[in-house]
Amino acid sequence: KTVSVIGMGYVGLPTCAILASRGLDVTGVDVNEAVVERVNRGEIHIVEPDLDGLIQKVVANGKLKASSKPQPADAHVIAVPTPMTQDHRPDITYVLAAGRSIAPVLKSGDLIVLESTSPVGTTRALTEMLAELRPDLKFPLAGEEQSEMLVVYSPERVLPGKVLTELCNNDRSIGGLSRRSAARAAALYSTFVTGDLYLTSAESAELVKLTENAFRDVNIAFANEIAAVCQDLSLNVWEVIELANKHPRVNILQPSPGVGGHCIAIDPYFIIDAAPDSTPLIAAARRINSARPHSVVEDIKALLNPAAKQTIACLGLSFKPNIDDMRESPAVEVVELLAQLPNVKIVAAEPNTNALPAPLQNKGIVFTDALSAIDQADIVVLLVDHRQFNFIDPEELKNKKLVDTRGLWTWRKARKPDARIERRAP
Ligand code: SAJ
Repeated sequence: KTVSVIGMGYVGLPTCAILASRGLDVTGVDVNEAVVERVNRGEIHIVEPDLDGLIQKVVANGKLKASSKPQPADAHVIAVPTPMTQDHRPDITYVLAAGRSIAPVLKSGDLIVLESTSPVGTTRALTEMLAELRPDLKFPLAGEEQSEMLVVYSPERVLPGKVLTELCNNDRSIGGLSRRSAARAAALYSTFVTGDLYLTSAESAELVKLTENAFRDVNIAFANEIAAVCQDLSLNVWEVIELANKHPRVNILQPSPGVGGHCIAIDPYFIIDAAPDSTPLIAAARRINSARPHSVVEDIKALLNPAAKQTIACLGLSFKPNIDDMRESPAVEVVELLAQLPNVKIVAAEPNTNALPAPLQNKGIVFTDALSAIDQADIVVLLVDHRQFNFIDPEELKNKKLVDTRGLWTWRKARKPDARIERRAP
């Protein structure tokens, strides 16, 4: 069996590696020549634990080859980005371009799988385009079970940093344009997925993916709203949420300076775009989370002394802890906003990278390590709770004004040891 994976990004490349490690003959396809060359040398271009070793192995044993041109295969898995336009609308041009690129190599009986996060209707639109480009092949556009071509939507749901384990262990939705399509894709995923496989329609599977990330966004917005309430009432939001979560049916996420990354802050807009009149809650959550960096800046401004130049230390720049990914990072946004204030000097620390990310360059921001940033600062702002910041000695923070957006100093390190009375039998 041969599989071709179109797009060797943070989902496509690990998928290539896993499929090849299960003995399938895999071609990884990417429009970026540099990526193709690197993979063919057994190297990787993304940061993901254990991926480098696996790629090296499957390239060495000939099971994975990279190419800039799609090759004939029994299954074609599309894993390209679906970005968002300036006005918050989904942009599926990469998906359609991937479709156009595989059209000439398709043959009767092939399976086509779309994995990219996509607005509802994309799989069908892709298939309609393929049917036009290849009138000699029959696609299951009306769910025809006898169609020679098989088409499904099956979203990835892996967490960056845990991709290889989650790719195998997570349950998976497989939405077919026909039942036979879904069953065939299930056979492909069975080669490496140990989680359960749920067969459904392509449209349902598309909305399932968007719903998962919108759920998380709404839940985080709820936590952020409770944080604002606690600020009004001078209460500790971290304590309130932790204690509320002791209820067996309550599971509130954590407040934050905002929601970053290229999934949760984007996917909800794809639902809003499809049903604007039916999504007041999802839209409000987006507004609440997008406003968070601004409210952090207001908290910092309230601590500034207008009479003197002040130094602000900003700890952490990535979009979440213990990664180097700065895409859509609320921490970066906070620092960008701070850099516009008069009479402040900003020193920033990010232990997972060795230079300021592009949007922060040439703004007079000093990049340094956390301890020297704290040392120089009047105000210390914790933006990301990287594990390295756990070890900061409270002595270092004495005489500093603190803005703790992650509850590290104001709750986890400040929790009273006698506030819990253990009653369960050991
Ligand atoms: N965040 C909070 N509070 C929390 C949890 C997260 O503010 O309690 C923030 C983080 O700081 C970060 C953002 O949300 O800025 C997103 O982080 P994340 O770890 O929740 O998610 P991602 O974007 O790394 O990955 C998500 C995952 N989706 C879900 O958990 C529902 C992942 O499984 C998906 O595969 C991925 O999106 C994707 O590709 O769609």
